[in-house]
Amino acid sequence: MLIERADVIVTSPGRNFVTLKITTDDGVVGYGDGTLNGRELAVASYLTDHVVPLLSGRDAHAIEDTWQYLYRGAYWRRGPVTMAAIAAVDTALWDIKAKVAGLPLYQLLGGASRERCLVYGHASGKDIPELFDSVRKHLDEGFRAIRIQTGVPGLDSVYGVASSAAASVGGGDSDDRYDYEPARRAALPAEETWDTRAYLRHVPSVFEAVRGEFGEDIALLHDAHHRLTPIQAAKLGTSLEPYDLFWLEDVTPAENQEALRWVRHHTTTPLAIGEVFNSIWDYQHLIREQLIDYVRSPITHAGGITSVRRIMDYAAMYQIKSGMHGPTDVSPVGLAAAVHLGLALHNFGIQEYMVHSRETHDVFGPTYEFAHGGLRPSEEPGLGIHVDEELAARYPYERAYLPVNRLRDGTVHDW
Ligand code: EZ4
Ligand code: CO
Repeated sequence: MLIERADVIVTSPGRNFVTLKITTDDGVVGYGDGTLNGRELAVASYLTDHVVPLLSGRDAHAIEDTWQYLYRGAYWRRGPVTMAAIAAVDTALWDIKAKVAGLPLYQLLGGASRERCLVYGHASGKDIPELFDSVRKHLDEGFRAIRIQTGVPGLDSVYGVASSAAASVGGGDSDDRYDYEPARRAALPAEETWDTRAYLRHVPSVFEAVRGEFGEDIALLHDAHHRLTPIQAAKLGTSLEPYDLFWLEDVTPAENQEALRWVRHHTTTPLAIGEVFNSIWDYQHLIREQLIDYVRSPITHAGGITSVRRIMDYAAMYQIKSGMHGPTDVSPVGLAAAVHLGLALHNFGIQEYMVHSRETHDVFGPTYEFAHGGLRPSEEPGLGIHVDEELAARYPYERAYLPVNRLRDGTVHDW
């Protein structure tokens, strides 16, 4: 079975997505996600101009060989653009292999290790009452694990806080969903103002309030979004220990793996990191020295199912679990791949689940199901994705940027 053609689909049903469609000579079609938020067209070009011409005529079953061919063969290894492009190819080939086998993909990855993948949703509010409403809505929808983000007194807009807390968690119309979309469609990125001391003073009081209102059972998570120094992160982790977090995410900018050693030596709050990593090498020391508890890499940004599986097998030796990134900028194709792999992995931990808009659902036709606080893939062969290409073509690409963050004196800070 040979690859006959590959086509890049760029569509923007509310937000931008880059999808690769691979077709074999006997007409089997597979899909892969290569969406890189705010830099989408770089991946589309990498695929169209440099990868698609290499694919036709290759053995569609030779997934590992194709992965190595694209990784080593490019000479220029790693990087978010390259690894998102490789992810799109890899995921599409797994989709094809599973369709040919007549099995849902998770069966090829070892079969189900559990009933469903526990997920966490995003609750937020500019203040405590708004946050409580949001937590309640998530609990009503069946979420058992919830990420908590709030506004900080004195700061106008803070990462992770929805602009409209009045609306429902998901499934409704996109304009009134309880959601936040950090990549804004505009000529220039939005600029936010940041104050680390104000943040560090405020966050523990938020978790104290949430535990007081909602009790000890619910799993609570928090994302510091790369903004702290190691010693600030250690302080935050220590101050949150009484509230028993499931994890504290991305406390420091991730390039320096040694930063996590300092954090780790000060706090027993579990640490998750890696949504911006794209290679197993980014985890080399973090995993071997057991400096983290959860691996955040999604399939879409770290070279596909083949390489995320490799990271997770390495992590398993050190009792480290998966916590794959699942924002709305990972498409339903990427989320479907994550749920198949997550169902099979022994060291699955949790899956992030930020519900996609109705328009996005209609374009991609995912068949995974949310129930009892978790996601489960459907039993149909492959990934269980049905892209409506005519509908996709009705949503042309629109330039969008993630925000830029500045300290009060104007210095650019990590966003
Ligand atoms: O800011 O996906 O944990 N989730 C996150 C996300 C990221 C966006 C960036 O594209 O940190 O909200
Ligand atoms: Co994050």
